[in-house]
Amino acid sequence: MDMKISPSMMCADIANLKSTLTEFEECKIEYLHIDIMDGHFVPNFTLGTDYCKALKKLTSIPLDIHLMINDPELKLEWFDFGEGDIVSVHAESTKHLQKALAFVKSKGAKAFVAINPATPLCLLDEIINDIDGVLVMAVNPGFAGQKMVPNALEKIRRVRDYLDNNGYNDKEIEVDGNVSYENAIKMKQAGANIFVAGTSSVFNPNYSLTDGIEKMRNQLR
Ligand code: S6P
Ligand code: MG
Repeated sequence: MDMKISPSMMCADIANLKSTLTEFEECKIEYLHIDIMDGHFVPNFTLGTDYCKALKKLTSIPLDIHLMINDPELKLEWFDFGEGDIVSVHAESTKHLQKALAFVKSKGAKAFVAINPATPLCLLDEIINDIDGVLVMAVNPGFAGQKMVPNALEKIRRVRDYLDNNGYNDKEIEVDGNVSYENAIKMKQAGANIFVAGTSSVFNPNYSLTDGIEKMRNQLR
């Protein structure tokens, strides 16, 4: 499976958005990770629907929308996404997970289920045909700059085993939270193939974005 990088745009300098996007295009970045938070499912507020719409006008890089909002099925149609994009819905955020995932797929986007560190994997049995991948949270969602929780690598391994042992080798695993250059190698070995790059790697102010991405690509080779 190809290794893909999805820079977390909540960590980007909003005042320099255009030049950031140009740099990512030159680096052939696979996705832009957009964290949407509602102050309820997680305590924080971050990016929103208008930001996604603006990105669609500014770049052709596919969006990787990570919804950290309650009852996402009530708000999904406010978002502008389609073929080539990923939309992740948290299993813990809705009583109608299948409905939300099916809506994402009906728009042609890839539907991922996102799971918090404490969420049991048995739920995958019930929605396996509704998803294209699993977003494994390596931190409890809400904020950038956190440390990986102890069970994160084991969780990725268990998801990969579950998918491979049941004939779903083509379903992807994205990992989000503290994807440092060092952790990325371990996350790859555990079975992830999409890596959300935030303050732990690409958005380190001491290096250029291009250098950070090159370094991450080298780690993932
Ligand atoms: C956190 C959010 C993430 C962060 C990313 C930041 O709730 O979903 O996407 O933006 O984890 O990266 P880092 O390297 O600061 O953890
Ligand atoms: Mg995220």
